[in-house]
Amino acid sequence: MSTRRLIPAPRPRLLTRRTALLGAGTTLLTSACDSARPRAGFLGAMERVNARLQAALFDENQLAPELPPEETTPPGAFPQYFISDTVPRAPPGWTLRVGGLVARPATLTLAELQRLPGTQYRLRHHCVEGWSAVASWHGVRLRDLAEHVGADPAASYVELRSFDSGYWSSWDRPSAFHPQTLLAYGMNGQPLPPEHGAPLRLYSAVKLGYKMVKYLTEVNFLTEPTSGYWEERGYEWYAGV
Ligand SMILES: Nc1nc2c(c(=O)[nH]1)N[C@H]1C(S)=C(S)[C@@H](COP(=O)(O)O)O[C@H]1N2
Ligand SMILES: [Mo]
Repeated sequence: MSTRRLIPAPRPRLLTRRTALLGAGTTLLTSACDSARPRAGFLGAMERVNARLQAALFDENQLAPELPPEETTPPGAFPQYFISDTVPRAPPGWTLRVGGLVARPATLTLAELQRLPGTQYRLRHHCVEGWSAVASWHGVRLRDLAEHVGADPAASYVELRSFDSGYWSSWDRPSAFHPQTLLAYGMNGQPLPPEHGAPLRLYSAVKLGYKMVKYLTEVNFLTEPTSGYWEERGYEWYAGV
């Protein structure tokens, strides 16, 4: 099975309808991105303005259109991107750790996650490199997991970490709690395949592909924003679709 890697070539103009509307404020350079303090400096300030504008335009009740089965991207035509050289495989005894500002920190097995209220939908997602693909996904809404662990209302950010070479990202709360943002354990009616993030990955209608962390190990509810793997390499943090 061939694997492909996302080549870090930030193309901010390609990003989204909203950033196209917003024009300036999205230009970031990898070299200007200090991974220790990614939000610092002029570019950090510009991106903060951009994130705030995008957040202001975000409508948490607006749903992406669900697509009919015939729109499903055939398995062979579905690009696969992960930063590792080979398909990451879950360590034996895999669990999801859920922590941060929550009343009931939890370590959940896949079976326990599957016992939480589930949902499923068929949507198109967009990679920053310009391709998009359609699949149906089933899993637990991130907002339902938040409720399960008693996430504090003061936790305005959600950080997601994986066992794939330290890949990670972080989200604003309204996007994370959108009804079409879920922790998916199934794809096209089957268990989630290893290429697409087994045993558990984030999937959403409201962010670009690189925000949807696959191979999850950890979800943390936080009061401050953090960064992410591609975000530290110059990609936009908000990355709304
Ligand atoms: N752990 C992990 N998650 C990841 C990535 C990755 O390299 N590692 N790539 C991201 C990117 S760039 C995209 S476009 C999507 C691709 O998801 P797919 O393989 O299901 O199409 O996963 C995202 N999540
Ligand atoms: Mo991507």
